Amino acid sequence: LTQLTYLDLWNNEIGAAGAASLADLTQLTYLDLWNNEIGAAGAASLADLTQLTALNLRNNEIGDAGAAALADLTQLTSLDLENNQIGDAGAASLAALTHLTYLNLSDNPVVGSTPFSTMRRLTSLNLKKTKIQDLSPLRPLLERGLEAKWEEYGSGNGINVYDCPLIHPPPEIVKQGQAAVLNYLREIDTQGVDHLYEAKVLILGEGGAGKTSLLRRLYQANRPLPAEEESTKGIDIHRHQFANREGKPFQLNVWDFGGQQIYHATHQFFLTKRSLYILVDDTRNNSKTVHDEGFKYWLEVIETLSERSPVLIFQNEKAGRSKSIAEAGIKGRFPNVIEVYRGNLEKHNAATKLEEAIRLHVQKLPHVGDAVPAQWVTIRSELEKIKKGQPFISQKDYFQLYASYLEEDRPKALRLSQYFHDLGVFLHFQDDQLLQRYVILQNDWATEAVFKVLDDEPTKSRKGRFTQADCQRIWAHSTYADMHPELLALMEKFELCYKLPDQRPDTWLSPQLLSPSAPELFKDWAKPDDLVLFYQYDFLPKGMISRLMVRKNHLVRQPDLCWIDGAYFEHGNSELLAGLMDSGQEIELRARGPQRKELISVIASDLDTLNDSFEGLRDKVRKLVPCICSNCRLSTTPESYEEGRLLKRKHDGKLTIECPESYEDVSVLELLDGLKLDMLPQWDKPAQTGPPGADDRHSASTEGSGSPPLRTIKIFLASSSELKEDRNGFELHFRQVNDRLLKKGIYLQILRWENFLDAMSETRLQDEYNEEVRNCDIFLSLFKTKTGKYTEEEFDAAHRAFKDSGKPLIYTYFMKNIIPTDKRLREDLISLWNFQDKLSGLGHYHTHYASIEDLKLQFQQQLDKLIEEGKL
Ligand SMILES: Nc1nc2c(ncn2[C@@H]2O[C@H](COP(=O)(O)OP(=O)(O)O)[C@@H](O)[C@H]2O)c(=O)[nH]1
Ligand SMILES: [Mg+2]
Repeated sequence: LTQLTYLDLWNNEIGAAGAASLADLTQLTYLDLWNNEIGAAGAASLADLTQLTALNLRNNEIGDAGAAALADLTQLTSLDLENNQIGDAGAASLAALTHLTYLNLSDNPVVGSTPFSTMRRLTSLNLKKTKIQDLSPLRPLLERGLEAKWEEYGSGNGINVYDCPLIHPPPEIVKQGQAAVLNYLREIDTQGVDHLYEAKVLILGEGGAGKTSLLRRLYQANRPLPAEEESTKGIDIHRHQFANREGKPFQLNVWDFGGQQIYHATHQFFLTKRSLYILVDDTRNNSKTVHDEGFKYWLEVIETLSERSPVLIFQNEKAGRSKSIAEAGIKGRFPNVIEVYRGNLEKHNAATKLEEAIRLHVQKLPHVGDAVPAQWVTIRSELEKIKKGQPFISQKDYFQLYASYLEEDRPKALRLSQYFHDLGVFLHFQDDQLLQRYVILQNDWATEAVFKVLDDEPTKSRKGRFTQADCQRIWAHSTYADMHPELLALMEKFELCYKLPDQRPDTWLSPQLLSPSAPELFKDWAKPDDLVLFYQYDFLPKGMISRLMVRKNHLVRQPDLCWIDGAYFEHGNSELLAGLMDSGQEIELRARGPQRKELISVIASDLDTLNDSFEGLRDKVRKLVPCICSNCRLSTTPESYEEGRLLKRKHDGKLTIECPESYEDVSVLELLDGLKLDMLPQWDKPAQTGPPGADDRHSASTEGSGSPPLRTIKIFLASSSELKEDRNGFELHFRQVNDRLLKKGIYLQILRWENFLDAMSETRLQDEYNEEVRNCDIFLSLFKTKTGKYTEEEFDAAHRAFKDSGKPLIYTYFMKNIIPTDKRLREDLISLWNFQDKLSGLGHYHTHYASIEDLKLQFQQQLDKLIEEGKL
């Protein structure tokens, strides 16, 4: 086969020996060996295939030695080396491949980016999940317009650095986009670098445990311990400075939390990542192990909300009383617990050791001390000075300040404030029309205002309802004057309240202050035919249902029927009750009425988004679907199945599951049916201004991310009638694929026309038909023994459209191993071969498939490739 130019062998376990036998195919220009375990030796045998322009060696463990063997393939324009254990040495040997336009090195332990800086023709460089820290060597590429991107499933062009441990520039800058990246690199060039030494320390623990006392012993030596009745309201932020290892001033912002129950529901906004936590344990309580509430609750909160920030435990030996705790057990379960300190706070030096530990650990926090352009640090300290006298400045004043240190440039100034916001230095909500007009310098000014409402007795007695008049009273203090609309916007942004529709005077509702118990009406509400979904949490952050209610308030018609732990949603004649179960660890969604499926999908999708917004919750929530066997249907305590396991069954084609109680086989598809619609109904308003999402739980929050916008990929599936089964199997497969792709924001829509085709004769609606073909993204046709007149016509229509507009992408799959038996079949086959000839003439490569399984796999991988390369 020495004249071969095109060879695709992916997924064949050919190994190093198999690769070796390809060494003579020196005319090859295209070679795909994805997933073949060829290793370094296999890669070495390809070294003479110097005509290659495209080579795919994904998942082959070729390592540095393997990469070195490719250095002579200088004709390559496309090279895919994802997941190959290639490090810096390997990357360096690729530097000679200067013709590359596409290079994928994702999932390789590469640290330095210098080897790519000379690949001047690159349009797509994928460095996802590598160890790249510094992008400055890539500046020539970036300046040329190659965009740095932080995208898990990115489109093809640009430099993707998703999940890289970036320092230079920090990920926050990359996420702001190309202009921010270039600005960062250029400013460093002209100003040099400086460092922001600043960190947040949070003191947590039960009310009365001694948090405020500890703060005084740590940093307020001349103040006495607080009196019994002097309990902290809201949050107190104390600032402290010390000299760091380099002798530079290091700024600590120490947050002392009040103990009120209500504040727990707002924790998600303050318990930020990249902070140091101190948990105060009162030695007079009985908490000793990780199972005791005193440790469990707080450590779970910190682990879930702060993404495993480090924790120091301080045992307050009140009245000299000590207590031994199961330290090893606690550290085993919560590896972020670093050390336990103890002391009697009556003594002045009780916290000396802890204070040393704090200094040590804040300097180790991620991103503390990152290099940034020198003037940024100056601007930061100017703002710090202003902050002493006033809680916020107008955006206009901020622009002015920026312009007095750097050239006036509003977009640049906004990017800088976004960066400070993301780091938690101050608050600037740029995506909110009202809030964007102010840079909030004193975080506690904002949080105090919020707590004042949540703590307001008249508002509490009205079960969370308040009007503008109440705001006048609650925010009477001069620092809040003229800022009421902004403060309300802030509360709405934090999902702490929403404006009730059609109320005079204007009235807001804060669901955290609703009645603690469910209305009588809901006592025996459950009915056997309800559509139900459970969420089971290992740890459930407080306030989840209230936030769900704020998010979905357009579906709340009767707020009086809602309570702290339950919300009642309605749409048309359908209703849904979302309630916290008695265990306190489960949320139940129960829907009924004609649109119950839509309603439960809509609410579940928002609850999913809320859950996802807590990175630490990922492994702590399970979605359970109740059993629908004849017994369970009638039972009030049905068995249930984890949604993930049902989806796995569906994926693996095991379409029944046995009820553990009745042993009845239940249909998996029926269990899943209706709980998650492929597409949410139109009537559900999309959330406009995003509520706090994945990255913005902390006080420094940006716009909500939510789920990515849904992109529909239309696939036209054509085949002759003899392949009906394959087509059916294929379509079922697509439905399964959809579940996975939806997470990436992609929805596959399959257009099947065979029913239409069968009915069609003279009256064929060719135009309408062609229109459909033209409008789809992928045109897929399956062939067996014959082409079928219609299928071929469809192909022609698709091909014409492709030539005109580059759409749709055309894939043709031919079933393999057809042996002609009778004459008729032979004729069909000849038509088929003729068609294949025609395809080749059109420069279109067709593919063979052996079985439906093979077809699924092939198309699946093709689709993944297309999505990843951004061709769809
Ligand atoms: N006797 C004694 N009282 C303490 C000690 N630590 C705290 N207290 C008192 O306990 C009360 C509650 O402490 P505080 O620091 O306000 O607790 P917080 O609610 O966690 O901030 C205050 O009256 C403190 O004076 C201690 O070590 N010994
Ligand atoms: Mg206190």
